[in-house]
Amino acid sequence: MPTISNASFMTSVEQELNQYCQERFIAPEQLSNTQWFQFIAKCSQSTILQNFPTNPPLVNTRRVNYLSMEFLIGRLLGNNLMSLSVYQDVDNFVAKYGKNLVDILEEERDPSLGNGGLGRLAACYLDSMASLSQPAIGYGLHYQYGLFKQHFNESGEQLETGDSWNRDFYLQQYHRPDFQQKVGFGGTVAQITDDQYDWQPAWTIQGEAFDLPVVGYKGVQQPLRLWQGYSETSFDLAQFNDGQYLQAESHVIDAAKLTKVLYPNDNHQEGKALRLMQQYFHCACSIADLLRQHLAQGRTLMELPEFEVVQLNDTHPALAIPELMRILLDQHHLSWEQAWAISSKTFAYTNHTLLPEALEQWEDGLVAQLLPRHMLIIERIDRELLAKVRAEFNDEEFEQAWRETAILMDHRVRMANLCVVGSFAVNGVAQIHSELVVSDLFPSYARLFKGRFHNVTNGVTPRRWIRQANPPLARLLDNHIDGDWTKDLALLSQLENLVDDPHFQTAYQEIKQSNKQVLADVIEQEIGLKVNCNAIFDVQIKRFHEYKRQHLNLLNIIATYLDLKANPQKDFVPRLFIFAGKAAPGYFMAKQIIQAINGVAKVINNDPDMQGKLQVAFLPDYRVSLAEKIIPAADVSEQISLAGKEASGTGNMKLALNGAITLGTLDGANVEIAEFAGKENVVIFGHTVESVRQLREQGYVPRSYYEQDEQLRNAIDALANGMFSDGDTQRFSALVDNLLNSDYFCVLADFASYREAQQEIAERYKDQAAWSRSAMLNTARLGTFSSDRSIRDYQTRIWKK
Ligand code: Z15
Repeated sequence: MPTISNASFMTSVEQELNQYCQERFIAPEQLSNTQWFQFIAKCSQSTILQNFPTNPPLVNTRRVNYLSMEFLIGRLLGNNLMSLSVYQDVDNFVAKYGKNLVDILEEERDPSLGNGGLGRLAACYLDSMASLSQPAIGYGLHYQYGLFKQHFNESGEQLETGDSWNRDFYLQQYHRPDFQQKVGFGGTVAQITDDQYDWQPAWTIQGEAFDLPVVGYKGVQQPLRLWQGYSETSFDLAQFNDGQYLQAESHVIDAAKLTKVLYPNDNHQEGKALRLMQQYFHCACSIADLLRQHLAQGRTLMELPEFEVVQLNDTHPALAIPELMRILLDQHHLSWEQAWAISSKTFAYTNHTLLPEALEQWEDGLVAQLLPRHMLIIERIDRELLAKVRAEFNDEEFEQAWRETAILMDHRVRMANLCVVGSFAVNGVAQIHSELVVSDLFPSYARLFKGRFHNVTNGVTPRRWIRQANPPLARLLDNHIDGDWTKDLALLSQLENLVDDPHFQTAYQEIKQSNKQVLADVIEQEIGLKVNCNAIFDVQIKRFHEYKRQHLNLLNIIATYLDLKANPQKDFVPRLFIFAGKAAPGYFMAKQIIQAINGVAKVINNDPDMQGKLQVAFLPDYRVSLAEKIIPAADVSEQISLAGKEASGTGNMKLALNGAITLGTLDGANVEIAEFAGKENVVIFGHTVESVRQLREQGYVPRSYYEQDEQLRNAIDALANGMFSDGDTQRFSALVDNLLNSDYFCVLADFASYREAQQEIAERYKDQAAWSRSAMLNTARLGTFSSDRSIRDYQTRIWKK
């Protein structure tokens, strides 16, 4: 627990304010929001550094080294003030000078060091580990440019600009020059003994460590350590392009380019050499740093797995496995068996996707060229695996089993395979996903490595996603729950007894309504649209990807619009559809979908017949701070991915906890949300994993749905005939063709069922009492989706000694 009291914190704030103002020859009343932000950031950071404990003791657990290429941490100051328990005091303090803390906190720029769910999950886990005093360090990269900023042009296309987050990021990052590393690339290897080689890299890059303190809620502070590449000599990156990498060896890398930019793909591998270099750089710096700390405490290498665990966030840090092996073999002269005994008990791997295009595979030639020693190690791991597979499977089974389990196949290095073989535990991120990992992705591994496969369902931090994002709901919970729900979200179950209490109902409803009003103001500010606050706020906020099916949502909107135009007198529950999300800059179909939504929004929002009935708001530049504004105001949470494709989802949890009704397929964590909330408090539709399988077996013909369903046909035709593209009949032709002729994600097959589900939503919303009862039960019953619970699951199932 922090040793500082609120009173002494506020006294020091007052003193420092005098100094801050004197330095600037200015009165506190004249400080701008920016200055207030800088000032408060400075106070809280020095307080945190001086007063928050570090290095919690290892009690029945190992220290967690969370390796992730992405940490989507969001704004830090408000979160830190909350963790220090001084948020309210600071709010009162600035009020004396006519300021509002919420406005001041708006000055902070989001550090967007991640793409989507995977990076945000890493951030929630750091928060939970610091709050639970689980010893941990996050290892990532200090990208100069985070995820691009998104804009829309006149015709609704996505444009991207760079996010130089660090230039006006006022919070301090602590440069740790003494933790600097050197990372080698390319070069040659010479064999010394059976197990030991001498690698002479062709060039090296220096890694510099920058620490961001992660402050747990009434907990400890632990570092998020981000590595940045530093230049010693220059390198012509243009010559390091794909295909040319074989000649690139003789060049020296411009290290400044190495960590320049986060690759903007979510759930998709691009396969660029520079990305592989980033991955190795990340692993090499992190493994060296963790070994330094381990050995500095007087511990032996053999003891490593007793004290340290490395959690691999997807396969992006998979090279940490051969890197640890290399150090143990070549630098510490351990035998292969000794090194493997250590390494294979140190790593645990979290799988986040089944999508083939997201499963990383690297050309073996590229890996051999860039990392010749690691390639030898991977080949040896693969050889030893082959012996195991031969022993376990009979002659008939062997070929199939090897196709599935081999690390090296068809001139590719399959990183997920490397992770499964090199880890002591593998987990999926939701129950259904973990089952599919075993049954569809790795059945032979499951037979080979019994007990290695686990589930840990994802979670979200209630500090950011309830207390910080939704202060009025937090206050209501504070007033009605015994104990601190912020630290123990299972306590939300106490609300079960209140859902029939009219006072509580009214309070809960009023909170939602006032949050909707707040969001309405944001929408007007951002895109100039005045919205009807009595409409259903129907929200789909996430990366754009065909499997997430924003176009299914869109087709329903179009069908609804056409229906309302044809039947203007129809009884209709007003609806505001809210979208936010980015598409990878190279993902053509996702960008088409974005443009189509913008096109439809323009027509509907400008149609006088629709005023206050049907509206579409597409908010640009989705990011953590925008999510914090949308989520508390949502009535409906769209979770409509094709069954079997969304590993878990975490936005679904944030929305449901904040009282939005899930409209979803039986995919990812939706399945568990439905179980916990109760089937009657969600709306489920669409094909299941099993029925999608059958659909494909029969031979899926999307055009037959188009031919048989008039509403669907009219909606698609409207897209095709230029109704939403100023008469341009070509603009959406790729999207239309794709839907009619391939539709891999079965949008047309789920259209009818989705439309019915949407009608059910409208019906249910008419009964406001029943609706908010469902919403309240979602809040009451979903405490299990706290990332604290996830971390406890990791502790008991995976990190245990
Ligand atoms: C990503 O954001 C996710 C998986 C990936 O393999 C990559 Cl590369 C990025 C997401 C999943 O799509 C989502 O379902 C899950 O909730 C999230 O990771 C966290 O596990």
